[in-house]
Amino acid sequence: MQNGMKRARGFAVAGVAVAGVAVAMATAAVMAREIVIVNQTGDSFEPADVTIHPGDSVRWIWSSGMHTVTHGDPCTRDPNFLFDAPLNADNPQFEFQFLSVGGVPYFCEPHCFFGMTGTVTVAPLCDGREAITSAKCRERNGINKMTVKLTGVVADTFTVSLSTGETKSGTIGDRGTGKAKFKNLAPGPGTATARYGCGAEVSANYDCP
Ligand SMILES: [Cu+2]
Repeated sequence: MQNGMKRARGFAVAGVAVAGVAVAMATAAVMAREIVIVNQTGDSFEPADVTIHPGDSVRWIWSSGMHTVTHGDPCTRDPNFLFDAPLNADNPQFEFQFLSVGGVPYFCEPHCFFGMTGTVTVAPLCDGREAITSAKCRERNGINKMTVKLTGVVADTFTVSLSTGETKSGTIGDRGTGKAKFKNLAPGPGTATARYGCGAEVSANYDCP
């Protein structure tokens, strides 16, 4: 749970849409069902950026004025928009359930050019298979190279950081694996740390010749 974000646990309601997620996210152990609140405060969304998991919903709550919650970026409705709803005295709440992993930018039609925008990031749920399976540093033709191999939930993102400060980012593929390649590493020991979009963090030590 992040920076004062309000969440309410919902009931796990079986339905066509939810069943669709269960198929797409076959590797996810737990189905998320949380509702994250985003408040309209003046000409802004608070918090503007939220991170949720597939199956979670965002509920926008109106306080004053005439606004919309419109999928698109920047200030143009997405041609395949997921939602475009009024947020005003007649429609003081709008709720949308996010099923797919990814980033969904949105804005308010009347106030987008004044910066009334936001982003919903839908990250996979960690399922316990987040791990570094290999971090072997080898010398080839006088250059130290290392491939960090990892496992995780399909479509999750990751960033691998070395104790030297170098970082590489990637995405877990269909087989539940990913890799980050480094070269020109200095001789000696170090630590590789992988941070996943789902929130997991794992480390492994390596030693370069
Ligand atoms: Cu607005």
